[in-house]
Amino acid sequence: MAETKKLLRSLAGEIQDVPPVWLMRQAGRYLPEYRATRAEAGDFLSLCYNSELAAEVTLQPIRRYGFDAAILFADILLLPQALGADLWFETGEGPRLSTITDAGGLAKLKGKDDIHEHMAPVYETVRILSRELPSETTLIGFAGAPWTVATYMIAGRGTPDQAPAHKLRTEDQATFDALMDLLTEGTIEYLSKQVEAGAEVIKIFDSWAGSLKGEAFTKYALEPTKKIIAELKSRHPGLPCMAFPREAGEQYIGFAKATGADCVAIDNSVDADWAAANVQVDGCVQGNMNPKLMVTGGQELIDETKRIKKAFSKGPHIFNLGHGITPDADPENVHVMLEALRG
Ligand code: 1CP
Repeated sequence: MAETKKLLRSLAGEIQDVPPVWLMRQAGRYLPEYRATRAEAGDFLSLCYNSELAAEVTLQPIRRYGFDAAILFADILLLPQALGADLWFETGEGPRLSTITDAGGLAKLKGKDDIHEHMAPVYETVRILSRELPSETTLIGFAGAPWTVATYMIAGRGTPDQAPAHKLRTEDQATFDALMDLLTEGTIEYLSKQVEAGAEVIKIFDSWAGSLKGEAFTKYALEPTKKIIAELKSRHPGLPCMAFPREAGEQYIGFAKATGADCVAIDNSVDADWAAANVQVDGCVQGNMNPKLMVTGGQELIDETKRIKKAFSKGPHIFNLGHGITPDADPENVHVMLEALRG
């Protein structure tokens, strides 16, 4: 049967007059209904592990905007927690984790196959969503890429330059490489279960890929993504996979071919015309409007939406932002963007 879901058609290489659209962090604090459900859950992590409520917040932006894709509501830091790390969120600041700084800390973590009991509520969220989503909406499962997840596990928090992770990989490469291997293997098991539960596409978020250069980029961003995609595709033939090596710059070129990804998501530090000429030549790309425009709106939002649509119009494209929509975004601006895109 010919594929009817718009997002899957772009992932299969089809060029569409109106590209499919969804937004990173489309379920989130800019939406009053999200804030209400989060309050009902108690806190962010309780929301992630409450399958009914996590499915509810995933569905909220679909009801409000009719996006072409829904992304599972969860977080990339649930995997470290499933592996035995402590995880909590400091209000107004962000995530905090117990740190892995040496072989002793690493040895205390669980194995790749020990995560599923902890992750059972996440798989249940996926099952609920695959029943409840409209038939035209694609369900995206996701995980963090090993490097990005490792940066949080090593530093115990988000860091502007990922210095603690770079320090460990240069000073104790054996421990660092063993952590990367555990995360790569654990991510394969985690994503594979999401697919078994009903995720139709998977996305790998490497938010801090841009701080890896040259050989380190190949070894710690490209290679793990390639390994995860190859194993998932061998277990689930035909599974479309998206990769987001954020701020990879020139290293976006050839990334899809080298990793086997069906689509590369592009951040907004890259010019759309450059990405069309250099990255989209290999297949579908996703992106890449500046999330700030969802705050400021106006004619600039309309013009930018049309400019990006046009820049990517000669190849397969999924319209999205270059990073997540921010809590100060105006929900009305999403309608403005959709009107400019869909007409
Ligand atoms: O207060 C709240 O309600 C929490 C805010 C929030 C949300 C809505 C966090 C905390 N995580 C999420 C959900 C989330 N995170 C999703 C699913 C929802 C959707 O996209 O609609 C996804 C895909 C993520 C992925 C994620 N979490 C990434 C990769 C993408 C990116 O933004 O770069 C990263 C780096 C995280 C870690 C994280 N979780 C939350 C925060 C604030 C952060 C960033 C921490 C930092 O400052 O480094």
